[in-house]
Amino acid sequence: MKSTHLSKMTLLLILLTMFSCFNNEKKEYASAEEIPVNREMNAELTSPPYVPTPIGKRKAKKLIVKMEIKEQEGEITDGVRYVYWTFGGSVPGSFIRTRVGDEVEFHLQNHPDNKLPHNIDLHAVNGPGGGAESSFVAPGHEKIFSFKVLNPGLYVYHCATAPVGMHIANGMYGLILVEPDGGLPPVDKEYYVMQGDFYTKGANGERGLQPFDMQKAVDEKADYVVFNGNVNALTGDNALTAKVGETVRLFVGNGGPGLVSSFHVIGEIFDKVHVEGGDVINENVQTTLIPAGGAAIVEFKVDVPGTFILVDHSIFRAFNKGALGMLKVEGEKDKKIYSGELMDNIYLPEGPGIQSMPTTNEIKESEIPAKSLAEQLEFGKQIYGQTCIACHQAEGQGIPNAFPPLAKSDYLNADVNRAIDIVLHGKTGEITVNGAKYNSVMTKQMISQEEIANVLTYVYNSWGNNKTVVTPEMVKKVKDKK
Ligand code: HEC
Ligand SMILES: [Cu+2]
Repeated sequence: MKSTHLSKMTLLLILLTMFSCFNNEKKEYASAEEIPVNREMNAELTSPPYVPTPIGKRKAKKLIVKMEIKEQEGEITDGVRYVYWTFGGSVPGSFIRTRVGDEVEFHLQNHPDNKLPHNIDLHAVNGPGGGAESSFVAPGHEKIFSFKVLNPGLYVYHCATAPVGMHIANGMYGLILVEPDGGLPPVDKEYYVMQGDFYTKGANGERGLQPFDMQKAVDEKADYVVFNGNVNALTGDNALTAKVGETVRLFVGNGGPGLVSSFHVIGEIFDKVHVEGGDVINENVQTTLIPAGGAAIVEFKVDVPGTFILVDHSIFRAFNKGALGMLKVEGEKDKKIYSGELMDNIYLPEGPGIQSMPTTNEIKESEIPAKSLAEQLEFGKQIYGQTCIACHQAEGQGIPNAFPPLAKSDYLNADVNRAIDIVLHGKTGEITVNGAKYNSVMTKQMISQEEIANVLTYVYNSWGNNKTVVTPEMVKKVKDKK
């Protein structure tokens, strides 16, 4: 008796489910405009590098987006301050995740402490100015407008208040994702990365609060090109993470205002690229072009552990202006996919085979030894300009996370014999210089003992170091010890 009652209930449930399926899920709409919305919800907004929960099977809804504009001071790199203008308190601005058929009710709020009016142009909008005309808002005010989400894809949004370039240059851009009906295929990790170029009164690395430089921006001579608003946003402890075997999806945008990005991940191949953020999927891509005001979705499975470097492959931007991020992958090694180093030999194309590392004995001593400190400094400066400068930079300032500084280096000044040893034999392994950790490789420098004495004397007598004078005899002593 009880069981028949239950099975009737089950039957009813099944029928109800089928009915609702026919009514909603199975229904194909002639166009996105016809997709009805039922119920409203507040949009989940996230700051980079995170993205909101995937849409999955969620039906189209009225989606309330509340975005607050804040003008706030931040750090573009160590010691360099900048006043960013932000959507939601981050650069790039909060990530918005919608689906085709949603009706977005957009609330643009300009914080009362702000100094300027702003607005928003969303590339996902079909309408004049992408919303800019309806959203121009003064400090202490809120503007509301709504739009139907019609086209799937990954879209840039940005401020479009005059001077437009300046508002964008100060960080006023972000991404809005429109998922197709049924959502994007699930992956293991999703992240939000957006490139931008910055123009400061001072040169790259000049400390203090740096104002925006309009002329450099007009000339497109960027001092910084960065991912997620500052040089350190995706490096060291801020690196993105994944595990071996996982599929990673990056939503990559380019706010500009001036530069196009050649987006590349060193040591990975994109299995899939949603070209320009649209429907076309390209496969097996090394570098994808992301226009200013454009985006792309890239996906790849990580096969082996290690640190994979995100760069703009216009490579000086990566190593000299900040367009460098990291993805740290943990897990088991797979020697079939990547062996690691098998042998370290010097290859000289003119020889019949692989030759071994030349020893320092083969390095010619220079013909004219320096006769005075002034000469040592002069010769040393030349050597520095020919070899060390490539990594330690013109003023000995180094490059954060890659090459330690020689200027005011506590490590250098603490021990002259150790410094000589490093130039003689090279250096690997973790060291701490002025409180920052480096774990990289300095190759052995192919210069004579005389030249080592000169270059180190030059370094010790420059950039606030302790003025040690290094003689060829001191170098010889360190060398003979080994
Ligand atoms: C190819 C890049 C490269 C070149 C060229 C190079 N270095 Fe280095 N140097 C490094 C790296 C990387 C380290 C840190 C090594 C580590 O992490 O163990 C380093 C460390 C040092 C250190 C110790 C750390 C510090 O900051 O005080 C000294 C001193 C030094 N280098 C001097 C020199 C001098 C002098 C020259 C030129 C003759 C030179 N280097 C050329 C990459 C380089
Ligand atoms: Cu603005």
